[in-house]
Amino acid sequence: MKIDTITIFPEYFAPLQLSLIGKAQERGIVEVGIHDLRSYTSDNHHSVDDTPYGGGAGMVMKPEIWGAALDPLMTKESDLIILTPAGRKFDQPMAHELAQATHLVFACGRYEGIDARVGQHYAAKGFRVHEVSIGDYVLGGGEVASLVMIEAIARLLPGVLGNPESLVEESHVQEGFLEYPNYTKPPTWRDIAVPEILLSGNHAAIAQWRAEQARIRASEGL
Ligand code: JET
Repeated sequence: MKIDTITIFPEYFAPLQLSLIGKAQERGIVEVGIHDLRSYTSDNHHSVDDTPYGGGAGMVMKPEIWGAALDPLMTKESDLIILTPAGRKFDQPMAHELAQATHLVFACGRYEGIDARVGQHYAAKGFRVHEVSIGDYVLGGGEVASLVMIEAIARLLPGVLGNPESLVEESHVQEGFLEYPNYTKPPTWRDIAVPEILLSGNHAAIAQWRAEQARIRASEGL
């Protein structure tokens, strides 16, 4: 999978060289390209924003700059993802859908957002455009939201996780389950004992207990 991000703060994406995604890049499973939006400006001040039509507070990101950055990246294989609090909520099923893609392009807006014609234009040209929110709160820009999505998607790609069994068990998440509580040694820590059933060696009983714990967590919304 190829992943491109467009941002005025390329340094935000330094964590992609670490851990899971860093390894996946070394293994050639994902290739990440970080593009500085400001390098597509042609004026002396390298302006990426301007005042909003209709008035109001803040600044809006200029469509020509976004066009210049996106045109050379977008192909028939590309899915354009625009991070916005107004988008469709990102969840595990969407992560699985996007993990099937060949090329993801993340547009990271700042200020009051990107001129609305940018998404409209690429959708009208027949590109797959997704306006996506990672949750109901407002961030300073789309960079951190992109990192969240990239991490959730990349770990689903074949060969990224060392142990694919943890993905098989986790598929329950898509059926609306949340995980059961996990324990490791020591058997008692600060007067809290590990539930005895987990030390019993009774695998059927353990599976049943875990399913019940997961149900309780889901119903409590924990
Ligand atoms: C966000 C994503 O805050 C979030 O996204 C970043 C952001 C911040 C400010 C403006 C902006 O513009 C979006 C845009 O859409 C066309 O231009 C995006 C919160 N939850 N998920």
